[in-house]
Amino acid sequence: METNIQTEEQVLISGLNTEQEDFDYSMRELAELAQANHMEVVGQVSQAIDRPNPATYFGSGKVEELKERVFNDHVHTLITNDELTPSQLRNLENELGCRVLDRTALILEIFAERAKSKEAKLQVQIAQLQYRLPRLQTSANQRLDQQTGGGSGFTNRGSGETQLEMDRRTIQRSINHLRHELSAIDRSEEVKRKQREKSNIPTAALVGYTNAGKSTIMNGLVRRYGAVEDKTVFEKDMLFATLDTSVRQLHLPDQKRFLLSDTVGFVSKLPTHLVESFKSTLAEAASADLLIQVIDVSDPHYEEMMKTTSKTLKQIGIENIPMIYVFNKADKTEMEYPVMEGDDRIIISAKQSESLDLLTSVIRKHLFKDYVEAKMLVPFKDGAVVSYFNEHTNILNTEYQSSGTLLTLELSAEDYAKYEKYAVK
Ligand SMILES: Nc1nc2c(ncn2[C@@H]2O[C@H](COP(=O)(O)OP(=O)(O)OP(=O)(O)O)[C@@H](O)[C@H]2O)c(=O)[nH]1
Ligand SMILES: [Mg+2]
Repeated sequence: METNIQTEEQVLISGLNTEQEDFDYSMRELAELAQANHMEVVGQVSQAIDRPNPATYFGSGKVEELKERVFNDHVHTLITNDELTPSQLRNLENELGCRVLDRTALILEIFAERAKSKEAKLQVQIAQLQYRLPRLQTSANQRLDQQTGGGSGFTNRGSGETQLEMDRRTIQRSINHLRHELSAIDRSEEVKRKQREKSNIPTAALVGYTNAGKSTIMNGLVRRYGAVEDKTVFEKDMLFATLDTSVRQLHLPDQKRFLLSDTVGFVSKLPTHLVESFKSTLAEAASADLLIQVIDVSDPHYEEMMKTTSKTLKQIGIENIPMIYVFNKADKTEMEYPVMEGDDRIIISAKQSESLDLLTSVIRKHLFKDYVEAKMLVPFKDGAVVSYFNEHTNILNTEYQSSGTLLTLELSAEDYAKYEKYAVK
């Protein structure tokens, strides 16, 4: 008796082991991606092979084996660990008689579901259409086959081709249209970013693998140092919780201010089209003074994740920005925390207050390294200067003398140069 109502799509995950070092890890991640897309993984199949079969991705023997698995395990969808060529996709679907989804299409489905803001939605739609464009042939051919099967005679071939051309044109037009819409949003984001840059406030950007704890860290710091009206961002134990960039201004107790941004996380083999589309979302990180790479150190594969992160950053053209490494979730390991290693690596738990203290002090050291301590004697008639110092610098001591206010303070090199005439050397 069938009591188990199946609500989830049953999928088989599959991949080619071409001796790449990260094969096991990428397969495990593929299963997590499927789960993130509400699918039930019923099994895993892999084949050790030098290079993919150009026609069917797997070798022919493996295709036979897969066919049996698909039938016996009631598999709805086969997921492959690599992006397939349009013909591999078509051939495999025909051979196996089930839906075939490659890693790229799977990631695109997850992004499409998670996208909330107008910008993220447009970015995902563009990437999806670009993925579909070269694969259109598949559905057009199927339609052609169906038409032929239906036996409606001599115009079939011509009409099929015309349909394909029409589909292509329609998709290309949609892509252009969406790009146009997106560029309008990007322009207004760009204006905001330029304004922030002009304000001269240093910026730090959280980057790293998906689910590492970037948003949790952002929220921890916003609760401490953000303005009362600042909203926290969405944090959750799932892949790709964040798809947008949020920026918050943080105000440290010693009057130092900086901007912190939280953005989309990475995963291995992130589809090229998607990375392209998300470039504007990642622009915030590209213009940062400091990158804070967050790493889930409790994950046995954290080193591979770090490699993926630096590869992806390079792909977007983000290089040569100073970076600190935050090994997070130490509470899930035997490691001691919070601990500082060298001057750019810390081990912390985003859920612990002392850890956030340590992180703040490291950020402060990097962002405000050109700060100097000075004594300034400001005549009473220049009261506005004292007000400026009160608001923008860290005043360590105030003395009132007959000739004016003597301040011992910590200020940026830039402010020092501007107000040097008051300096007491
Ligand atoms: N135990 C533990 N859990 C943590 C820690 N930091 C974050 N988490 C949890 O890890 C999960 C993911 O955290 P997020 O902050 O959403 O991760 P993210 O890096 O923003 O992920 P994406 O937005 O998907 O890129 C959440 O369930 C957090 O509560 C930590 O230090 N210790
Ligand atoms: Mg996040």
